[in-house]
Amino acid sequence: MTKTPRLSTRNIATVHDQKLERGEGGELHQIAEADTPILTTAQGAPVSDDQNSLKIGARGPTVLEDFHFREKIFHFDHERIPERVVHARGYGAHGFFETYDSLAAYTRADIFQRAGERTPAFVRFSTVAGSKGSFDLARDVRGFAVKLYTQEGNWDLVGNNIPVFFIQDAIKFPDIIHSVKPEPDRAFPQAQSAHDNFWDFISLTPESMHMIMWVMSDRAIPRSFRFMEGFGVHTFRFVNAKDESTFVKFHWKPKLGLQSVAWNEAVKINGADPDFHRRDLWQAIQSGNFPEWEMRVQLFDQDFADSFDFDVLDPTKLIPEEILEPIPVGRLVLDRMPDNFFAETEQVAFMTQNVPPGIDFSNDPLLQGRNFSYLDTQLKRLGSTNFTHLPINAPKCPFHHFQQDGHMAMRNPVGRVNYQPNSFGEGPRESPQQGFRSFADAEEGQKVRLRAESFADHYSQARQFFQSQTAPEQRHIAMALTFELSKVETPVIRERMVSHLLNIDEGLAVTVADKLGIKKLPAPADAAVTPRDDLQPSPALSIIENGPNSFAGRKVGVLVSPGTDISLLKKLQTAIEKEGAVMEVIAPKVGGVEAADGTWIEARHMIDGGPSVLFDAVALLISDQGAERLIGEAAARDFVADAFAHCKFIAFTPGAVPLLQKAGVDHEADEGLIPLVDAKAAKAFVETCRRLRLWGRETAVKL
Ligand code: HDE
Repeated sequence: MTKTPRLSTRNIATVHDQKLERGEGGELHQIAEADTPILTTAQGAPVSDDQNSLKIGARGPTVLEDFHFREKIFHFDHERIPERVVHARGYGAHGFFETYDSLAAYTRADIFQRAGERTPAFVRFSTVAGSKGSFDLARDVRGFAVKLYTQEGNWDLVGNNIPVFFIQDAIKFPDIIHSVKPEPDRAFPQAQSAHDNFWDFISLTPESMHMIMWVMSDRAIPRSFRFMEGFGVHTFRFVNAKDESTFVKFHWKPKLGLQSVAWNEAVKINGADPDFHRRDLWQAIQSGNFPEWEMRVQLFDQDFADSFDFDVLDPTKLIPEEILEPIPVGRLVLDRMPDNFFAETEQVAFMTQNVPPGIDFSNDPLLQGRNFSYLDTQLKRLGSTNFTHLPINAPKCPFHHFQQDGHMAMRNPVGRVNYQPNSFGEGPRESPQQGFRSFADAEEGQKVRLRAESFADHYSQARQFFQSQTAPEQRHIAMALTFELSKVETPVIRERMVSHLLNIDEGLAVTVADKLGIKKLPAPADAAVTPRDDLQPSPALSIIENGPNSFAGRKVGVLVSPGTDISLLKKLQTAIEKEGAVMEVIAPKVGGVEAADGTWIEARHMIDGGPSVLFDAVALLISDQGAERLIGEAAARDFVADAFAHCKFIAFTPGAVPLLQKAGVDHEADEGLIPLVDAKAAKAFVETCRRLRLWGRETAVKL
């Protein structure tokens, strides 16, 4: 008989039974024992020890027989799936779409038939160039992908926050993306377009000039997903029950208005909180402030398309809203975060080809190419043709088909018949009446590799975009181009870009050339079509012209010191919350400070962890003795100097004046510095904050 050796059972690997429980106020308490389920393997076998692998003796080798160890490590080794080749970094949320009125005259799409009907939705926002772990505030296009689980199948509107694109033909997509991604020999820069390869490609691709104006504008550094527009980009079709087609372009308008950050601010946010946009969406939804967008559609017929200045199939062009007004047709509300990021946000599979009956494609060559790419990419990424079995991708309407088997099939057909037609009367059959019918557009032509002549004007809308911007926005575009091209090491690429800018706006070209130290302006780039000067500016293209009319949804950071006047803090809080905004307190130490009356002020951040770049506006509620201490802290001085440099509104108590001075800010510099003395002043400060930024400061104090 073998004798089991006596080994120590004392657990030296972990502290036993440390479990936490939430108290009534939400605080965590440690509890000794709990009704905990027994840990098992994936096969269901109970596990006795999850701290130590099976060994020959306490100090001996690990044995192959340890199936629990091997299963655990095997599964861990396979946790990652390939990240998306583009749009790898993203964040999603659930919600619903509510139809305003029936659009039956234009489309038979079930989602647009009944006023007030709600359709479940899942939205994923993303950056394009960076990898999954990159930072949120890269200068980049943002993806705005919406999956609508309609009663006649999933409709994926896979859009961006910019209404045009870099290229006109999908065959160029690998090139533009290769050029913007880290350069293949050195594997940098990450999530940045400021490098030679990108600008080399762009400067050789005039069709990208309109998009470049957008990407160099503040649209590419949004303050929050909640303050961005979304666009379907391509021209699609609505098709009604009589098989009549209307062209349609889709827009999402944020209820809270547009807002972006300053570039210097974006750079600092990326260090202070690389998850800035994620956290913002998470906090808004978790606190019940559900972000909302209105869907608006530009509808037009063939006559409009024929008479419009540009080809409606060209994805580098838009139809100005002033020429064709977008009509509100519904609203999108995001009200629930996923339970599991991987299962939902990472595994969601958007596909442009997912359209229900009543929505159809146009011949836009970019859209046609996308319709191939998205299905293909899901197989690579999700590893099986059965990715539609994942709950996030499955339709929420009844569905029946004969597709079967394959890797990881979760829904397996029962019964004998798996084909049609069949004699057994089993299974689904197609329906010529209810099924998807492609719009029967007449097509004929030679088989050629050609770009339509009507796609040839690459500069006119770029110019129109630039001229539609306010002065600060134009300045930001010039600064962005200068910054990006300053990182380009090959002079000829910089000069080539200036030659394109000369076709867009001479003042812009001259400013950029000057900053880049280009002494002699190059000749304007050859243009296939002379850039037009007669397009009217479109105010809809400006962010500043489309800001909010309230400060709702924004955040004020309040820097306090020991001895702060708590009653003034409360008045400020009331004014901020009444506006629908949020206040967060920042203190010199973790935990908070003691107020003048001896009560305790809880702080959300310690000064080093709560820089002013995380807030839309700031208040300095500092006592006379508090300033003395804060003056000596670099983080406190930066808090103030940055808020000023980023053109934010700053409220301050008299005690804060020495800190302002030490940070190099004259407390009477401009109307953006607001003395805070009482409730009335607090209210006035919040009302001023509705303007979001005092951009005039940039030139007035020559920032
Ligand atoms: Fe995409 N794009 N794309 N794209 N795209 C992908 O699909 C592609 C384009 C957009 O949150 C990929 O599932 C081609 C325009 C978004 O999961 C891939 C072309 C617009 C997302 C792909 C384009 C977009 C993607 C990578 C040129 C705005 C993220 C992973 C013809 C209208 C969706 C994936 C999400 C993702 C291909 C151009 C938006 C490889 C070939 C134009 C928002 O299929």
